[in-house]
Amino acid sequence: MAEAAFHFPPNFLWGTATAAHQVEGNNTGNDWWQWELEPGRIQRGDRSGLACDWWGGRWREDFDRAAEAGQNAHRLSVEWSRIEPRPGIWDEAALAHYREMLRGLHQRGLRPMVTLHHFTNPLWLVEQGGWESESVIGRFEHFTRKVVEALHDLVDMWCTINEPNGYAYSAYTAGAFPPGRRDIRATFRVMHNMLLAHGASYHAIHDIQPAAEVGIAQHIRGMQPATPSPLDGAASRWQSRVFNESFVLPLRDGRLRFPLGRGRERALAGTLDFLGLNYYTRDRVRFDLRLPGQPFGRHFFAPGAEVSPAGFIANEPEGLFAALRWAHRLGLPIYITENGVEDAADQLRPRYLLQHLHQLWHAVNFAWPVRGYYHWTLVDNFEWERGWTQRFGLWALDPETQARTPRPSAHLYAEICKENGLSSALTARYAPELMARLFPG
Ligand code: GCO
Repeated sequence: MAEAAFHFPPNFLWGTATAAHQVEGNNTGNDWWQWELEPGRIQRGDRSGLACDWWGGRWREDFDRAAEAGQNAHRLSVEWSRIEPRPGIWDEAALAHYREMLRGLHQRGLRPMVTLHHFTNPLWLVEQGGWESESVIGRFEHFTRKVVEALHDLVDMWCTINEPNGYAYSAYTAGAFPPGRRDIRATFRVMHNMLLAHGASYHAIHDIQPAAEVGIAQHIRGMQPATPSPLDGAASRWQSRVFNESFVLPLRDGRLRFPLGRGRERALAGTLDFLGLNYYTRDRVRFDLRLPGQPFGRHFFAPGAEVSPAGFIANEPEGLFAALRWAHRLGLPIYITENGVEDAADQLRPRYLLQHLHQLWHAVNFAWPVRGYYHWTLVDNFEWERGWTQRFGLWALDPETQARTPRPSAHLYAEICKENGLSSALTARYAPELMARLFPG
């Protein structure tokens, strides 16, 4: 068969995404460090510890890896508790450390995207009520100003908040993240405060750096009715509206939607320059009257779906396409700010990666404005309440020795980044079982 290829547009961004607490190590001043000390919170009692030791300097070797692997972008986050260890007290050395890392990215040809909030909070903020208290809005705005003043010559893409829906749900409904609450009303209060904090942060960034591109990284959990029954359809649509859409839409038109509020919030309108999508998997939803707390829907993976080793992710690439179909209607540039799978043995990842990028290519060819893709993640890192039990890295990490080993997917992704596309030869080498599907004929 002749060689065929799916090409991406020139200047497409190819990168990986990381978050401060998951890679830096020794983030002793935040709520996660504290949480990890409490028995029963993290699987097997794992701790973040040194993580990938980026604070100790191993970012250098990992950025080398990313650059040698043909990547031209990287998404990372800054740790609030390092930069503002006490309210209004700024640690200039921490900011200098981030400047050095960002310079390190530029020197290697990697364009940075910086996230200001990725799940962790300074302990002093928690004492003030964390994201449940309205005071967080002003606090987050101050933090934004300080960071952007310090880093704006090195960063032109900002993500204010990572997965507001995922954070609020995990911390205030599921109780799996600190503060471990199970209170649906608190969940919506937190999301409401996050909306206003995003708005304040967006305007603060643009005051200092008018040409910056500012967005959020929104988690999209694909949802499909389990059966053609209208009740399953309604449960699935309802949950998707609440979880996937209710945070994003007000940032376009300034109109608050149930359950995050009502009426207009003018300062929110037009506060996205791009939309970041974190997409991992898709659920089937079945109407179930016994679950009023979870608006009447039970979630499960499609029967027969190909599921990751720990059962965390089903390989559902069409769900990425569906998320893009929804997102492109907002008329904003789109980045896939996270996508990946836990798979220590790298059995599923090559296929997962190729199939998701194939869907992304479809979207690009409809001229939907997709500008880049950040794989989660570069090197195995600390996976929150799942500790080190799940491995999302292109490179495997031994947290004891800090040794890194490339998985086959590291080579596969490198070839994709260098070719700016997927070829049949590459597919034949890394996932021959996909040939008939991706390259029929
Ligand atoms: C997420 C996160 C990442 C996770 C990843 C894999 O946004 O949930 O941004 O921190 O590590 O999703 O679990």
